[in-house]
Amino acid sequence: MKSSEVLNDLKRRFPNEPEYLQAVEEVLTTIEDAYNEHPEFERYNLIERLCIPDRIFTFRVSWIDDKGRVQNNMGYRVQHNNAIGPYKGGIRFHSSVNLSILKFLAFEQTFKNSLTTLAMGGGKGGSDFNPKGKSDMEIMRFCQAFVAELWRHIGPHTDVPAGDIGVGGREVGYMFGMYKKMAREHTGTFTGKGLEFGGSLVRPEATGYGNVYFLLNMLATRGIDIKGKTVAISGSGNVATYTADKLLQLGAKVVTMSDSNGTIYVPEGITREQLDYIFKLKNIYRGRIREFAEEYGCEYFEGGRPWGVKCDIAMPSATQNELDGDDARTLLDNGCFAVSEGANMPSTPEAVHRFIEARILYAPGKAANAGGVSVSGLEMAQNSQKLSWSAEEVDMKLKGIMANIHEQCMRYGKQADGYVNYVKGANVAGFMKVANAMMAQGVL
Ligand code: NDP
Ligand code: 2IT
Repeated sequence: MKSSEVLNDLKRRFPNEPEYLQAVEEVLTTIEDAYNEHPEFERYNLIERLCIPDRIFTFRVSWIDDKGRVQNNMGYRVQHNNAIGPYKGGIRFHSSVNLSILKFLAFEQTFKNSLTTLAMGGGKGGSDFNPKGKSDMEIMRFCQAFVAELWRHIGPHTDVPAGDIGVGGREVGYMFGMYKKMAREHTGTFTGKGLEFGGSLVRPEATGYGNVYFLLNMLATRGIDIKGKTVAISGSGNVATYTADKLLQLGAKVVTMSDSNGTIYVPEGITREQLDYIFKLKNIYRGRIREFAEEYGCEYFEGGRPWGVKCDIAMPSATQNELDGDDARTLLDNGCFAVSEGANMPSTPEAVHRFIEARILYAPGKAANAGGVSVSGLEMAQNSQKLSWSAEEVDMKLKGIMANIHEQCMRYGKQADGYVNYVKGANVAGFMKVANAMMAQGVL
């Protein structure tokens, strides 16, 4: 089948999965030329096999809350593609989680992991469990109940989960503990573990730091220095806070952060002390970003997103489709010249189109946020060796991997007029490696 026929067929078969179809459409429309150069791909119906996950596990997760009531949530694991390595990808706990969202994330993860050059296939999992306002004991009971079912489908050479929205070090610790008990083995089956039991230095920082390293590579192509540049960040979780951390180290000015309730605006730039406050607010007190505005008396846009403020660079780091076509127009009108995505698919197709049409530096999540899963891959390597590497070594490898991903995007995304289409570059580079591995392994 032609790639356009595959897309139409998927639209017919999965009409209620808009995020999945959005992610597939973006990839299929950008890899068409590469695909057409390889008639053998069509003979082996490769595109369709690459778009449809290898398998999906769906299960009920029953757990008991602090009031003694029985709660039921849905649990999922999408094992998308393992052509180049074991299934690998995070677990998301958020009330919005459904199959469309997890299928889009697992699909994206497959190309992202291919770009890292490490031996990892693509997967994603999660639950519609809402961690907000839950006690530590409730979180623990939920994680244990989730893994009581999931454990039989994962393993160090099969499928290696990690964190994502709503899942950080605490949740990975509880899930790993339950996995270890059920499987009766202490292996690197989860990444993002605590340092005392096999975690890697720099894994917590890796996605945010990696995104800034990718941005530096993009800026270098135009001879632009990050120092003194104004950056708008969305989110205030793992990715957003470590993005801000690295930007502050490099002398950039971070003017916004947000959560699902609103955005703080600090035109003079968030200070180190203020960032430490946000880190504590989110990880220890589990509060809202509004409390930052109350503490420091800055502007707060209730229900608002960061994209209306004047900035040079935007780094969306919260969730999918959080930046639409109108936001893109506002950013461009305000002089924004670079967008580097910490979140997965944060820009809508219309926004992506506007950025590329305006010829700004625009890095899609699957390239720019690949630092997190890259250091997960390094954590797997350390676990296999039963060794742990220094922070300097991991950080150096992370920088090398991000530079290499940037190279691959340039190689496959450079247009005749010299403009680098990073979307096309990332999709073609990611696709070719998975496609060649699938062809070599036969129809499975
Ligand atoms: P966290 O749970 O640590 O933080 C998520 C942040 O995004 C919070 O500030 C949250 O606000 C906000 N947010 C979540 N959902 C929404 C929503 N529907 N609308 C507005 N704001 C929202 O997650 P991460 O920082 O780990 O993940 C952020 C993004 O980065 C996700 O897209 C994830 O897939 C991606 N990513 C994460 C990686 C990782 O290593 N963790 C690696 C690569 C990509 P609130 O607290 O109000 O919910
Ligand atoms: O989207 C992502 O790349 C992640 N949430 C990290 C996955 C991982 O396995 O570290």
